[in-house]
Amino acid sequence: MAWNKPMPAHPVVAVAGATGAVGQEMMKVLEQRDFPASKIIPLASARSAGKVIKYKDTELVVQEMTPESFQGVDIALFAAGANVSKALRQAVVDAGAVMIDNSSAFRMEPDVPLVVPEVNPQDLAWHSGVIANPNCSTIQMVVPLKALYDIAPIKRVVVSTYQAASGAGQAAMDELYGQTQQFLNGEPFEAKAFAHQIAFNLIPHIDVFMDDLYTKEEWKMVVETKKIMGDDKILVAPTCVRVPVLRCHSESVNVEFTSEVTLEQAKAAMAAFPGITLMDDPATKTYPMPGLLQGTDDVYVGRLRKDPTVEYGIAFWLVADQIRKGAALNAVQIAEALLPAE
Ligand code: NAP
Ligand code: 3JN
Repeated sequence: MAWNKPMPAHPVVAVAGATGAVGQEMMKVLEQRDFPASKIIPLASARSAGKVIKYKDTELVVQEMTPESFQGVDIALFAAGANVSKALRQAVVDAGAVMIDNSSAFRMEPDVPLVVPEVNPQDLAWHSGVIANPNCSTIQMVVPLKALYDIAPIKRVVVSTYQAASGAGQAAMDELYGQTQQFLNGEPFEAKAFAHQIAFNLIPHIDVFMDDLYTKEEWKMVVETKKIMGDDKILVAPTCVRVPVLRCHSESVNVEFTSEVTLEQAKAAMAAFPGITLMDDPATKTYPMPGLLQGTDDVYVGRLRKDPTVEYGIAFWLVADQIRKGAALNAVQIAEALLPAE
């Protein structure tokens, strides 16, 4: 049943997983966008209870997250992993709060909208207390896909991702940093956060392998793209790769359309689309790069060119800060869209 509880203009917001890579960024994004919360409650595991997080000119104390934490909360932003989201869903909804969840726990449930505000804001109208944030690699890709889809329907997408270590959380980011130093010092090291050494290496394996030999990260890109775009016919052929970059995921994308899309049309559509910055000038060696875009909000697109191997094809390269647009920022944009109109 659709949600009918009105959202106050100044909601109480809980951040579940406030000490993690995504949660810390959510706190920053709420502050930077001056989200009109009447109160912010940072929650994490018992390990972090009592830690202090600076927010504007105050210091907020992290509380241990329990089912009771959501009493009086209007919006619960979740970034504590799928198991935690599943365990607390009922408590959040029973408390009358809307859950905006960053995990994969509910993304493919038919009564849970999977939303990227620039792409399918209309799907927020039918939520019933839970709204899912897509996987970060999917979010970054569907923003330019939607800009192109508005010109002509998309038949097939071939995508290769170059995913930063921070996609696997704070501990993984620390491992890339520490392992790089150990490698350079000739010291022994152990791979813990990843299946293999990440320093000076590439790992073509993100999340678990599935029966069809694709990884679950790749499967997420296939099924989530169809749901967000509202088109089951779009074919997506992904390869997801972990790279030794601290932050910002990059993707190489080839799109095949059902009818002609000129390079000029594609460029103009991308340039005009909300949330996209075109960074594309081969003459001046201008294109997006992950090392230089940390902390930004847009999806940066460059290397736009025709794909001459199919009848109607365009190829491009994109980069976005996946902890912001791929997770924290997208969730806060959803929360903003739930606020009553002024
Ligand atoms: P992370 O750095 O490992 O942070 C995990 C957070 O969850 C921490 O605040 C942790 O608290 C909290 N937590 C873990 N177990 C808990 C429990 N039993 N009860 C309460 N809190 C608990 O992970 P992350 O990268 O921020 O990712 C969090 C989730 O966001 C992921 O599972 C994924 O679903 C999603 N996501 C991540 C990204 C990304 O780029 N990193 C992108 C898209 C989506 P403590 O500090 O107390 O342990
Ligand atoms: O590895 C990355 O670059 C993105 C990781 C996302 C992620 C990590 C742990 C659990 C997810 C996700 O958002 O799909 C999940 C999950 O909730 O399944």
